[in-house]
Amino acid sequence: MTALAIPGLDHAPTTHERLLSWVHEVAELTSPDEVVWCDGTQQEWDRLTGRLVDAGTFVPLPRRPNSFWCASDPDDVARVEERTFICSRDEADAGATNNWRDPAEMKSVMTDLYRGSMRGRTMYVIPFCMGPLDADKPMFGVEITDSEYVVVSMHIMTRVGRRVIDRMGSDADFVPCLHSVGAPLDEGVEDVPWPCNETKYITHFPEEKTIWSFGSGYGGNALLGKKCYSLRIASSLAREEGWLAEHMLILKLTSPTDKVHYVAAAFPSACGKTNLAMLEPTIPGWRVETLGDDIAWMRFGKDGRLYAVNPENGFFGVAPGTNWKTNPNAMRTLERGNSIFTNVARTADGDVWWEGMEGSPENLTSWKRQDWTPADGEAGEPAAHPNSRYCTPMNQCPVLAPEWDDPQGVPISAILFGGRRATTVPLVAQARDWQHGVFLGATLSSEKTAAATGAVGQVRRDPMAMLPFIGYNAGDYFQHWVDLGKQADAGALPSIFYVNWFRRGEDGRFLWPGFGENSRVLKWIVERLDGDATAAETAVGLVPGADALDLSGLDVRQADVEAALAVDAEEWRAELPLIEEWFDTIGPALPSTMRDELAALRQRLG
Ligand code: GTP
Ligand code: SPV
Ligand code: MN
Repeated sequence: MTALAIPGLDHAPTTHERLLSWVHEVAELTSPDEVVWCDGTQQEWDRLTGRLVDAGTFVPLPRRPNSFWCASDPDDVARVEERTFICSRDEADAGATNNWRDPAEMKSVMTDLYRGSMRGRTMYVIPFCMGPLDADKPMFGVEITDSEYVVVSMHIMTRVGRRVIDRMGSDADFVPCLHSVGAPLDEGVEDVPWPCNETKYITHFPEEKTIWSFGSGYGGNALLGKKCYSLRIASSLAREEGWLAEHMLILKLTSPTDKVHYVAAAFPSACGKTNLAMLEPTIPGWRVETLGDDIAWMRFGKDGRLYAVNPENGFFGVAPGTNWKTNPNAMRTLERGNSIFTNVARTADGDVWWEGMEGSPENLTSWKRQDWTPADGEAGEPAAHPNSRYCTPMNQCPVLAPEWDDPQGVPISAILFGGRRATTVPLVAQARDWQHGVFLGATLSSEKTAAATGAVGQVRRDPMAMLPFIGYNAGDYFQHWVDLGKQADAGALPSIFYVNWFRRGEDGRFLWPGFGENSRVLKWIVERLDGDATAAETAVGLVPGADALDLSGLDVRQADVEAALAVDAEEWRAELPLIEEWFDTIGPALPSTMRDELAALRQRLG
């Protein structure tokens, strides 16, 4: 190894050769002032949050213990899908739904960007583990970053530090994750609170299982254990090894007779996973406990059932709309402190506020760091960015299921797919069988949200809520889903359901009250599994009548529930050409079974 005179570089708490040589190589390329090997301790958290406060990036929140407010650059607020790349050797392996570049070309472009990109900054080396550290084969990663915000966020979102590097020993496999905000600090230049670069790249090399990210400090672009590793790289690994890496929450549902079912649900970004995962049921005697709110890794167990593990350690949740009525358990989790709030508004007395939260503070500092009054809100300027987020530890959640970090995972009884659709898609439908369920997932559609940059509201296909996260060809991904179902014992497979909390009446209001009331739909779902609930055959699946749902004590118009459940053949016929067009975009890798399912749907619609 070259003798580089960078302070801290040689203080490596490891003899792992591959790790050491990669860290040296990156230090040589990016030229930081100093290298810090992160140990994941409270002292490290205190030191770095202190540094972030001094830099003006963080503002402490006296009303919340050990919690901080943070505002990003206004142009760095969400995932950048058009700047996200899958650099497989063969373009066909990335498929039509991903941006592709030749890996060698991409490396050459990004190497030029990284050259000297950490000048004047500290380079942090963060050993982390996705999923329990006591797994048979822990899933290690190491993120190199020049952002203190990333380090402290990784403390919350993943298992980090000394215990990880010790467990890695001298030869464990790991995913190298390179991140730079791309804002070198030259002599005499003053830093900004949120350094970033106009040029952004979020890049994945699936064959090498490597991630390179440049230019952004935002969550999904910069906390590389999350979407980059646990979905894009992991989905590619899962295909090779016969498992699933999915954009799913995991919850535990207990009935009044203490019957337990675990449910996994895939909804696109900002479409209700965190809320469902922490749901407070409105029907007596039912209980929901949380195991995860964003990502599920699922493998078949010896008994043939599908077992889910949440690879994360924290919640990176959408703030707007979160309140004591919609998601009281998120509010309780945040009250315990130890949290980072990004792009929400700050009150004069040191608390946070966002649209949809209780109270109507008169004077706020908006996410744009400007004075804000309700008049600004009326003028269309929100106090919090629509994709503002809280970052908070899982173990503070009052309804966390005790088995949430069991390396064996939990056996899944039902998989839900759902999107945000104002029309057409009923409140709930059960798939006829696994392959039909895969078709429902593969054709899932949703209105775009603020979680990614671009136009909000436009309906797009978002297969299995994974459109931005499938690390390989989407057609091959559907085939992988179909194949797993074929290999498995049909009786042990989870049953698949399609839900839509977001259907609207002609006057534009939501037909279904949602949130805690979704427990009524969960109840019908598990009663279907146990053979205790009725459903009607429709063209799109098995749908309950309003009388099959438990609506006791619910103050809602019967006509609205019926409209929410309706399967309108006319509306669905209009969907057919859209599905056809979607399947055409996938290209030759689309499984023929998906065309068969489409033909069967067309026939049922007459
Ligand atoms: P990501 O973290 O981006 O993956 O999002 P998510 O799927 O976890 O979405 P989340 O639960 O944070 O919800 C996003 C938005 O949808 C919030 O503003 C919620 O208040 C709103 N929402 C969630 N569930 C419901 C529901 O049942 N009905 C309605 N109308 N809105 C909901
Ligand atoms: C999402 O966008 O689906 C999120 C937030 O969960 S991010 O970490 O930015 O991907
Ligand atoms: Mn998500």
